[in-house]
Amino acid sequence: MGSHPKDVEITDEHPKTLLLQKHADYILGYSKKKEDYEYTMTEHFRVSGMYWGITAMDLLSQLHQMNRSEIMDFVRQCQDKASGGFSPSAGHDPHLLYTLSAIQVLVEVDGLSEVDVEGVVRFVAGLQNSDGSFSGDQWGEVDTRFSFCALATLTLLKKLDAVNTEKAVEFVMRCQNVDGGFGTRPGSESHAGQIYCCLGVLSITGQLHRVNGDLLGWWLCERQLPSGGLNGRPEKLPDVCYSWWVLASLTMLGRLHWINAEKMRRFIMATQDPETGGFTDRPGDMVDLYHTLFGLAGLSLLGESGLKRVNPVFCMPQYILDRLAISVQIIST
Ligand code: GRG
Repeated sequence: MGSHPKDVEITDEHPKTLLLQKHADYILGYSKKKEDYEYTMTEHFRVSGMYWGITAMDLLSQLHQMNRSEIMDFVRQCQDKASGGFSPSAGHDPHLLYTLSAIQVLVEVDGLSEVDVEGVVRFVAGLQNSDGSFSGDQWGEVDTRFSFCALATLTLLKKLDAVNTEKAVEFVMRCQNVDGGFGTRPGSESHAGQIYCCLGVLSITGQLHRVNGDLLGWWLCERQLPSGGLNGRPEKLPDVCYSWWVLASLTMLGRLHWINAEKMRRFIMATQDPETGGFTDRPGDMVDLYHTLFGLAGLSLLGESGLKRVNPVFCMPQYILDRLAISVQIIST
């Protein structure tokens, strides 16, 4: 235990049970302290922060404590009138990353009718390239994250037919490596975050049969370190966010039971801060909304009691996708 050079030590001092109320208080406090240094420093990804916080609150069954009209005022201001895409905050540039976060928030608070949905569809469709890949914005960077953001956004809007999904899948398949994993672009190193995005594209389009579940499942399980935590690729430190990227991927592949769930749960619990509430990347670090959502969402996949069930593709409460009659492909083993 703990002797691995790139691992951390979990001790009896670390929390062992889920501090539900502490996390709700942390998220609520965060959304109220608008003058804080931390809040000011997150302007360049604010709408994603809003998605992390709102989703976490819903998983905790505390969404009713959030102020819907404040949320709607903020998100409406993020839509760029010319392109139809969403920026992280008013005055920033629109991008697929923030467009997905904004649509997730709008779906979660039932506010889609208050924005220009046709504009969003136009923005997303306009970013598909001739090889099926997606650029994140007008500047053209290509990444499999953006393929996922595009297809997930359009699925939530029930407009998947606005893009060429066959070509989108072809591009994602070109990003697969011999180890079974996927990277950002053809030939790029496999990384758990990109694997989640590529499996998400394949799940949305019903093409999961195109991956070798045993090979990729094995690579994903190899991410678990003696502490129980997961890293995103070989020789890296564990981080609680991979309890989302890896566990969601294994869930899509029907192989979640391949992980040591007890040790995983222990690691995630140890990343809670019992003073402030919230989760950190690894025990002892500073909490933030990103790690708080992915810690909770990972626990939800493991069936933790007291948390709503999360959808492994959209990272949103399952009941919302049920309400919209959106289903995703999961391999059954
Ligand atoms: C709706 C849940 C959801 C996601 C939207 C943006 C996105 C789609 C997915 C991001 C997937 C991804 C690439 C996650 C990895 C994030 C991360 C911790 C990157 C850090 O990479 P390094 O190299 O860290 O700094 P490591 O852990 O490899 O040392």
